[in-house]
Formats: sequence, structure tokens, C-alpha cells
Amino acid sequence: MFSRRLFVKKAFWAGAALLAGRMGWRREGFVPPTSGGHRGYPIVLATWDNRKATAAAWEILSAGGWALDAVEAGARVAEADPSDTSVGYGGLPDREGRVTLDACIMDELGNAGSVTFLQHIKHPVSVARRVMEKTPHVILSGEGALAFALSEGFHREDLLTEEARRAWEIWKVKAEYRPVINIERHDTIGILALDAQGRLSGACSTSGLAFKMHGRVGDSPIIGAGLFVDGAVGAATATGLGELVLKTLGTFLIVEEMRRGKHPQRAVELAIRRISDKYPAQARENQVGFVALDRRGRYGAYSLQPGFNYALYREGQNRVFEAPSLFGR
Ligand code: SD4
Repeated sequence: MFSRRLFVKKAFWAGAALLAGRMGWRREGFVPPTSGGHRGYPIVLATWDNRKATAAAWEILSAGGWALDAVEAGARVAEADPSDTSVGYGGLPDREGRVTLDACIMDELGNAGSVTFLQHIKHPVSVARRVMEKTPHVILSGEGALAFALSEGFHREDLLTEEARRAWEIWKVKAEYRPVINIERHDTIGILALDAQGRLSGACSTSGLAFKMHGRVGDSPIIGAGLFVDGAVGAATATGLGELVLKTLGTFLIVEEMRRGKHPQRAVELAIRRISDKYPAQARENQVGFVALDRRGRYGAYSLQPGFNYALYREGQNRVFEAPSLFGR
């Protein structure tokens, strides 16, 4: 009798371990969410009307894939699109006419990788992932990041398109540096996903502010500024004037507010208000937008100025929504 009970118990745990392994929970430290009732995932959301990116991510999520693969695939869509002049190939250059890229990525365990001030590589998000997976570091920058990318088999390319070069020529006539609000409503991509197993990941990729100083690095590749993911809590990502996000560590703040129990919408509102409380004059003149997703699949979006929108793919529907804003009310 006793040994039979022991056998049943052992068989149960062996079965549970097998299932957990199949479902990918075996990765050390990951505890799947215990959501009761409605499951808000899989879900993917991205800054701006990046529906092509959310569609690429959804393809992976809907097949039961990993959120990390989904956000990387999504960011790569924007990076390869020459009509997106704020990300990757076709991105507007700095004052010297050079396209310099920033990107980062994080998984549900808090692993992170980032590249800053990277030139000549079309997919910085994938280089960031290699930094995360293959080096003991979190950030590689400039020449070092380029050398690492080339050693990993990435190809050196000219990322300055004819359109971007022409825009730079026109800019040079006055050479006035002024960040433009919602420059084209198709800006830096920040993308967050929660997969069918409840694993959360995020990525962020940008060519930074158009006509920035050579060597300038924004918020997008900085963990806790342009992107932060805590698989046990939630994730957030940013777009807009990176200097304001850097000085307030916006996405880290949002995740910490979610940890304290705030709904993602309340958390993004608080981070935007923090910017405007600390830097009222700059907040009036510039744009910052955040999107956030918690581990139950609840989400939020908010910006300083009206005009920020976001793409959301869930329950098989890929849609774009206007985000509410602090100065739009
Ligand atoms: C940066 N945050 O480099 C980026 C730019 C951006 O919408 O998001 N533009 O500051």
C-alpha cells in the first residue's frame, strides 16, 4: 500500500517535470504565472504603428514560440524597413552623416544584452542578443560592438539610404539641432511580448535622434531607461526624447510601480508625470511615450504629447491605438 502510494507520487512528479521541461519552464529561475480566470496572453505590443513588427512577433507567439524570439523578429522588421527613418537601415544620420544605432533586448529571467553607437550593421537587436547570450557583458559599444558583430558573422553594410542622405543635406543648410515631436509617427521600435507560457521579453531598437551629435547614445539601449523586463512583474519600453527617459530611468520606474501593484496604465502615467514634474520646460516642448505590459497580459500606454500610438496584437487581431497623453487632455 505504502510503496504504491510512493510510486504514484513519484510518477506524478516525473510527469510534472516532463511537462515543465516540454513547456520550457525548466530554465532556471522561471516561475510561470498563476493567473486565475482570463489569460491575457499571448500578446505583443509595440511603440508606434509597428503592425508589421507585431505581426512577425505574433507568428512566433501563435505557434507557441518564445517571447524572446518574437520581440527580436519584430524589431528586425523595423530595422530592415528603409521607410522607417528612425530605426536601422534608412535611419536618419547624425550631424556628420553617419548612421549610428542603439538597441537592447531582455528575456524573462532578466538576462540583457545591448549595443550602443553601432555602425554598419543592419540588425543591432540581433547583435544585442548575441552580446546577451555569448559574452559575459551587457553592453558593447562603437568599434568594439562592430568587431564583435563581424566576428559573429554579421555583414558590414552601408545603412545610409539616398533619402536619408538627402534629408541630411537639407538639414545641413541651417544645421539647427531641434528634436521634432512625433517626427513621423513611425519612430523607435520598443516591443514587448508575453508568450503562451507566460514568458515575458522585450526589445528596443533605434537610430536615435536625427542629426544628433556624433557619439551620442540615447535611452533605447540602456537597461532601465529605454527597456526594462522583470519576468516576475512586467515590462516597459520607451520612445521619444531619450535624454528625458535617461534622467528618470522611466522603464525601471514603471516596472517597479507594477511590482508595487499598479496597473500598467497607472504605472506609465506616473512615469510621464515624473518627467513633467522634474523637467517641466523640456516636457512641454518634447515627446516621450511609454508602453507597458504586466505578466498577466494587462497593458498600458501614455505620452507627454498627443500623437503617440501603439500596435497591439492579441486574440488574433493586430490593431493600432492612440495613446492618451498628459498634455492632450
Ligand atoms: C533616442 N528614444 O535615441 C530615442 C529616439 C526615439 O522616437 O525614440 N525617437 O532618444
